[in-house]
Amino acid sequence: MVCSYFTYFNHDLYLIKTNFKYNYLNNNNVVIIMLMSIKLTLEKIQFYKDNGYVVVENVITGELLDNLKKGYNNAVNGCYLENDWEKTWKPDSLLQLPNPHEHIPEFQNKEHIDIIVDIARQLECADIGFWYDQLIYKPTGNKWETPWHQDAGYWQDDEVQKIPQAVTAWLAVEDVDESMGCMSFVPGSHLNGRVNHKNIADKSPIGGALLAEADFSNSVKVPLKAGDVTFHNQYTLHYTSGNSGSRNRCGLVNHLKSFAEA
Ligand SMILES: O=C(O)CCC(=O)C(=O)O
Repeated sequence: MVCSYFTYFNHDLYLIKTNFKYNYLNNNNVVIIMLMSIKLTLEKIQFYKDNGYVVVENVITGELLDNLKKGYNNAVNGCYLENDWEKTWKPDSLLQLPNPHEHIPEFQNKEHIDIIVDIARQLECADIGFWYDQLIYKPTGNKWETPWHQDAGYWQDDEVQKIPQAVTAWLAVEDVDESMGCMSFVPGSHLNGRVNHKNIADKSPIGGALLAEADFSNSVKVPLKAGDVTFHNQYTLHYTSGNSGSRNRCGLVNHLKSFAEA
């Protein structure tokens, strides 16, 4: 975690960096704004480039994480059913709720998204920005797997296929272990571009489910602590199992993409 100090003295602002307003102290004439961002090590960035995914620990912490947990729990318990969520939500079942930052009051300041975007820019490029988010919840006992796929496999649209860089950030709102449906990845699979996907929507409740035609034999499972995030590239093969653990699996998925011209 890196802190930067910004001094505002006699109406002159001496150091400027936009982004994360973390703390604000007013001491007589001097106002100090303390900002925080996460600076990745070169090893982390290289790991992402080589493997197509990386774990970043403690991305969301403290009060911000507590707030996200609160909003998430309210959402899965059916508190925010206005607009389209009413059609999708069912108690105690697999939930795939679109655009949680628009529905959940605790998510609306998008502070967690700013932090995640800042990390993704270090991994991919400076013009990465937020695209859309999804709440994916697998309660204990839920048997449905999310089949092996590349995120780019879901992007059939010609325009979307031209996106030069996209990153998906999977935030563990609660701890997730191997039995609960943590993310699995095939290391290095992003290096070979897009693979063919077949439609298996008739075999799965996952919206429009696709299965990649590829080799998944050397995959790795990635358990996380609450607040940790995995980042993966649009061509990285990944999968989650159902939840045979004793706790609910609470994932928040943020899709980010480059806004540069293709
Ligand atoms: O949360 C899940 O179970 C699947 C997530 C996923 O496929 C993704 O983040 O791209």
